[in-house]
This record gives sequence, C-alpha cells and structure tokens, in this order.
Amino acid sequence: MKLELQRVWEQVIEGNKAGVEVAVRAARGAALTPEQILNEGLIAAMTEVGNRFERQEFYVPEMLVSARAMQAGLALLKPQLMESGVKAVGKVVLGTVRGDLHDIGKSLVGMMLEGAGFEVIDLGTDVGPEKFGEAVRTHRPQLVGMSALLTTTMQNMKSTLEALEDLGVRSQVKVMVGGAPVTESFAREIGADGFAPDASRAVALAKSLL
Ligand code: B12
Repeated sequence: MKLELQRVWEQVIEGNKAGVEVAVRAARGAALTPEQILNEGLIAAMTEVGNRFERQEFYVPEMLVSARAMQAGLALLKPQLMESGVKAVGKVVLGTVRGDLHDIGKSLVGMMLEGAGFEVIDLGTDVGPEKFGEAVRTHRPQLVGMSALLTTTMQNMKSTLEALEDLGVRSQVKVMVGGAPVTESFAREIGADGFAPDASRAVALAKSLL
C-alpha cells in the first residue's frame, strides 16, 4: 500500500481526528484520487476496526473515536466526491432504520447521491417506520433508501416496508436497501426494489430505479 494511504489507515485506527485530516491532505497532495483515499484508506480502516472489535481488541469507545476520525476525513473529501453539475435528477428520502445508530455508510451514500444530482432528504439514524412513511407523504420522493448495520435492525427494513404499504404509499416509491449485513437476497425476500453494496453502486442503482 502507498505510504500516504497507509498513514490515513493508521490514523483512523488510532482514532486521531487531526491526524486523519493531515494524512488525507497529504494523500491529496501526493495526487491520490479521492476514491483511493476513501476506499483504500478510510473504509479499509473501518473494516479493520470492525475486525478488531470482533477479536475483542477494540471496544465501543475505540470504534467511536475511529468513526469520528473517519468522518473528519470524509468531510475533507466531500467536495471532490460530489461530482458537480447535473441538478435534481430525483428525490431520495434516506435514513438508518430504527434501533440502529450507524450513520457513516448512510451519509456516504447520501453524499454520493447528492453529487450525482439527487435531492437527498436525510432523516438521520434510528428512524422508525412511521417517520419514513411521514417523510414519503410530505416530500413525495421517487426513492427511499434504508441503511442497517446490525443483523438485529435489518429486520426493521421489513417493518418499514409494511408501514409504507399500510399508509398506501408503497407503490409511489422505489425502495433500496444497504448496509454491511444486507444482501441482494435479503432485499428480495423483504420486497425491496434494489440493493447495493457500496455508495457508488447505490448511485447507479438509484439511477436505474428511476
Ligand atoms: C463505526 C462502528 C460503530 C460506531 C458507529 C458510529 C457512527 N456514527 O456511525 C459505534 C461505536 C456507535 C457503533 C456501535 C455499535 N456497533 Co458498530 N460498528 C462500526 C464499524 C466498525 C464500522 C461501520 C462503518 O462505518 N463502516 C464504514 C461504512 C462506509 O460502510 P457501511 O456502513 O457498510 O456502508 C457502505 C455500504 O454498506 C453501503 N450502504 C450503507 N447504507 C446503505 C444504504 C443504501 C440504501 C444503500 C444502497 C447502500 C448502503 O454503502 C456504504 C458506503 O460504501 C462496524 C464494522 C464494519 N466492518 O462494518 C461495526 C459493527 C457494524 N458494529 C457492530 C456492533 C455489534 C455494534 C454495537 C451493538 C456494539 C455495542 N455492543 O454497543 C453498537 C450498536 C449501536 C446501535 N444501536 O446502532 C457489529 C455488528 C454485528 C452484527 N452482525 O450485527 C459490527 C459489524 C462490528 C463487528 N465486527 O462485530 N458501531
């Protein structure tokens, strides 16, 4: 791995916010692309943080400081990740489902969608089925995106779909789902319209669902 990327990776693992910012700037200075810094630096580091948590070498506080450090790096890349131009191809209501507080992946998806010209209404984390339903009624989006990072909370994607059905708005929107434990077959099983494993493919999916 390139030294500059290694540095970004290390600083995320260490949870050093200022260090991540310095390392990301240095990587940009070394002409690495925002996508490389994101995928091989920031996201690769969060994967390692997850692995260490599983091996009980890291606990929640370490995960949290790493997440904050990663977000600081992400903020620096945001302008470059959002390829400018094309306006309002469509509207997306986005949120992390009830019981789930993970928001890095969801926010990244939102950022990339905005960059591709979508208007994004980000409902945040721990979003209950009623809130998704209400947002569909108020904002009339073409798309709804749900994120879940826990095997327990991914079940709440199903209850949200049911709530949209009960409110009579399910047929007005296409629903896409994602998050580390979510799979294509799970998406199909719960009756979602699409699944994407990462933010750039989420953009391609959103475009194809329109
Ligand atoms: C950071 C982190 C946290 C932080 C979150 C901070 C924040 N602001 O988000 C904190 C410390 C709060 C946290 C808490 C917990 N966490 Co946590 N956490 C993680 C960690 C390390 C990284 C997640 C991350 O940000 N990844 C980077 C992003 C960019 O990737 P991503 O989220 O997968 O998103 C991408 C794709 O999935 C996709 N995508 C995501 N959303 C969407 C939506 C749509 C519509 C589409 C199309 C695509 C899409 O695109 C994204 C970009 O490419 C993961 C480990 C891992 N490898 O996932 C564990 C992990 C998810 N956590 C885990 C656990 C157990 C917990 C806790 C229960 C721990 C505890 N005992 O308290 C709590 C739960 C809190 C809650 N109620 O939500 C487990 C889950 C296990 C399981 N099978 O359910 C994991 C997998 C760690 C592990 N290996 O055990 N966590």
